[in-house]
Amino acid sequence: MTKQPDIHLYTASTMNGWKPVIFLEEAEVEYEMTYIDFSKKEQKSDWYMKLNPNGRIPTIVDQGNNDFAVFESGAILWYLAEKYQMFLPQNQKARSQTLQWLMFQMGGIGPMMGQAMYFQRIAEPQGHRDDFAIERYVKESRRLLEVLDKQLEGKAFLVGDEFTIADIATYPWARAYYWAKVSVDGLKHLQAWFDRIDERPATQRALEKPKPVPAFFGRGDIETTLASNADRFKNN
Ligand SMILES: N[C@@H](CCC(=O)N[C@@H](CS)C(=O)NCC(=O)O)C(=O)O
Repeated sequence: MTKQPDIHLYTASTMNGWKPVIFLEEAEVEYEMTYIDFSKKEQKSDWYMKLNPNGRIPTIVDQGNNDFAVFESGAILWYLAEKYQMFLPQNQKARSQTLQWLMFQMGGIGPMMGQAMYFQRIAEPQGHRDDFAIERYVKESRRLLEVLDKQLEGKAFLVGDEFTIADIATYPWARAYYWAKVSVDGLKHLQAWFDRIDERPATQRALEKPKPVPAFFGRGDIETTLASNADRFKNN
């Protein structure tokens, strides 16, 4: 009989939702996945909110550790890195640097680009255009991408030559600059890092799960994604 995989992941195809999928695909470990359907508000259901008090995705349950539940995508990556001893350097300084860039993503890139996306891709199509908010979030996102660009000068990845959970957390957000309408013009180190991760088969496989959303990356049927995305936020 095959052993039940340890990790059960609850997620959807979003920038935060992809982070643990990228980790698990890159680590080549077995896992189970449940798709959380926002259109049915599954993320707010009683059973799910027992696992994730914030009612958002992603969440993991470690079935190999008495069904221990972890929410917050940064904490999930950190937990998985410690469990599998992967993508988090052992060296104390490199480890701290990895966590610094992970926090930079969680506190900066994610929230700012998320708001840039919200105001342009969700609020505006519903008739709420707010130029002040758009300018603030697009400008701040660009500034943060410039910080990343500088950090990546002369390095393959955010913390040197090693691919870490900082790269895993940052890539789906920064790579979705098209959806946030933030320019990456002139950011050549950032663009080279995109190219490097675009070529990682495991990461690209992860972006197909639970389903691909090529529009976030400027490809495919943009209009359909716009409509379904806006629909999802209608009653929020
Ligand atoms: N800080 C949280 C943010 C999670 C989050 O915002 N998830 C979004 C998708 S990217 C979500 O579940 N949205 C559905 C909702 O707000 O109801 C994390 O990193 O895990």
